[in-house]
Amino acid sequence: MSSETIFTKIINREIPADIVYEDEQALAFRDINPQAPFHVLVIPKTAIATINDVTAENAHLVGHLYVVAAKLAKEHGFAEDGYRVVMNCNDHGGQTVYHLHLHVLAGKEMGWPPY
Ligand code: DGP
Repeated sequence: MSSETIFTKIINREIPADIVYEDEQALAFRDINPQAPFHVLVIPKTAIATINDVTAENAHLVGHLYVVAAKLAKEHGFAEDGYRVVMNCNDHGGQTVYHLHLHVLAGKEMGWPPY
């Protein structure tokens, strides 16, 4: 299965996105359909389809996504009040784009459970 999605096009600047962070391994940009005042997606530049495809060899990328998520939350002033980091997987998890991504949501008090 090809792992190329719309997020690969964002990484390659083939389509526009409001990019808030970039380094060698990761990119973060604002979600096109925000569910909170601050809603960014943190993605690895390597295309991994779902968390089911995470292996010992690429697991460091997942850790890095969390480092970036926390850095962005801190920089935007949400560390103290709190925020939510979510990774959806496949249909029942609500995944629609099959390129691994963390949702970082902040700026409002969120409920639980998430449905
Ligand atoms: P998920 O449902 O967990 O796979 O989340 C995918 C998210 O990606 C969803 O919240 C909307 C966002 N999204 C989809 N296409 C685009 C796009 O072209 N640009 C941006 N910025 N976000 C997108």
